[in-house]
Order: sequence, then C-alpha cells, then structure tokens
Amino acid sequence: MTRTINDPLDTLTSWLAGSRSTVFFGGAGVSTASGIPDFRSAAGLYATQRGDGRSPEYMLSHECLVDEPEEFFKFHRTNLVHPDAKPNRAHTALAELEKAGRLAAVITQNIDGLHQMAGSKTVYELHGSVERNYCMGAAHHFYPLDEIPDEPVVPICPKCGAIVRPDVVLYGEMLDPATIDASIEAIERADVLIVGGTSLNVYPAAGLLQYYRGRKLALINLSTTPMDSRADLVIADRVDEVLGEVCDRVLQS
Ligand code: CNA
Repeated sequence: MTRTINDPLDTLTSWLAGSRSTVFFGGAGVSTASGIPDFRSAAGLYATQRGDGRSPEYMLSHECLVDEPEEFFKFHRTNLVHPDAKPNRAHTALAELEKAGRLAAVITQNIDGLHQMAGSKTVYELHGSVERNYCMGAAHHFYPLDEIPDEPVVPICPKCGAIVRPDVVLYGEMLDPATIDASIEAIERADVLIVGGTSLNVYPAAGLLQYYRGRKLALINLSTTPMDSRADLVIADRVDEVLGEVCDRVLQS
C-alpha cells in the first residue's frame, strides 16, 4: 500500500494511539478477503443470486425457515456457511489491537465467527453466528456447527426431532436486546469509532452509530455509505489492508 503526505492512515494511527476507548463496528466487507461474499457489492450475494423469483431477503427470513425449511437450509448452507474460511488481516489486526489494550470491542453484523477465530475476546454479534445452532423444540438443544450435517439438508435434533436452526437473526426476527445494550454502551463510551466493510443499509444495526458522541469517526469502505458525510475521516480502501497497516503502525509506536 503506497501512501502520500497527509496520509489518512497517519490520522487514524494518531487517533488510536491517543485513544482511551476505541470501538470497531463492521460488516460483511470485513470478511470478503477471507473469501466470503458480502451482500451488496458487484460480486455480492444479491447480485449473483439468480433464479426462482425468491429474493435473498425472503430466503433469509423467519417466514422462509418456517414455510419452506428445505429451501431455507439449501440457501443457508450454500451461501452463508463457510467452514473453511480463515480470518484475514482485518480480523487479526483487530485481535492484536485488543490484546495490546488498544481496542475495547468489536461490534459486528457478521455471522461467520471469524473475529473469535482470530482471537478477539469482546465481540458483540448483532446478527448472531452460524457457529451456533439450536433446535426449535422447547428444550432448545444446542449444537456447534461441526455437529450439523455438512450438506444442504434440514438438520433434525436427534434428541427431540425438531428442526435445528442457526442462531442468526433472520429478517422478521428481533435482535438480542442484551447484545444491543452492550453495543450501545460500548459506542457511547468510545472516543474513537472505526466503521468498516459495511454498506450501513441494514437496520436496526446501522442505527446504533447514532449513539456515538465523539468527533473521531473513521469510515473505511470500498463504496460510499449514508454515513460518509457524518464521518470525520473517510478512507475508500480495503478494510483488511487499512486495519493491517494502522495496527502495525500503532503497535510499533
Ligand atoms: P453489505 O451490505 O453487503 O455491505 C458490505 C460493504 O462492504 C459494501 O459497501 C462493500 O463496498 C464493502 N466492502 C466489501 N469488501 C470490502 C473490503 N475488502 N474493504 C472495505 N470495504 C469492503 O453488508 P453489511 O454487513 O453492511 O450488511 C449487513 C448484513 C450482511 C448482515 O446482516 C450480515 O449478516 C450479512 N452478511 C454477513 C456475512 C458474513 O458474516 N461474513 C456475509 C454476507 C452478508
């Protein structure tokens, strides 16, 4: 990555170096370098899905899970479960910054579990995780991803016969109130807020940014977002490269 004077990365590095509480808020763009497509890029899931008239929103809805479980799990297993994906530099940089006491929390809309795999400890998963699954019977028997069939079938709980669903927030479902509260608290306490790899189109998640009161809001995204005019620093670049370089600079300083 070649940079010039007045490098925005210098600004971000100095913000982080002088910060008491930095929070990162991210989305699907954080994991594209791990080979997981996002939703809204040209190569994203919404552009590449073809076919039978069902929208991606419907395929990822509570309604689809209940009415057409076979179709739901075919879509889910094929498009949202990536068991071989590994953390990229964005994930590892955030984990390193947290370990060094430079990052208070990661708030993510992602459901891929890659932040935890990279070593991040304080991770608020607004939309849940495909790593966790539970049966829809009364007992909610829990199953980690590696106990779910590695094929697009409807998983059935061996204990009660109910469908085993992913612990993700589907369209038509509510976000977990405790996760929202913890995220709001982290954002309210943050003096630096870094937002990256998200189109900021999905609510209520994107709305949480309104709780930031500081004047060091950095936005790192390949395409424009509705928050660009509100940001104090906009970096239209790859979040994995930017975070990697800023992390190296902060930890060397
Ligand atoms: P989105 O709406 O698809 O937006 C992604 C944004 O990231 C776009 O604006 C891209 O321009 C940008 N982008 C892509 N790659 C990079 C990169 N390397 N560096 C910087 N910017 C990049 O996704 P959002 O997260 O905003 O939308 C929220 C949805 C997407 C949530 O409900 C997620 O659960 C869902 N999702 C998650 C995953 C995952 O867990 N990895 C994958 C696909 C979708």
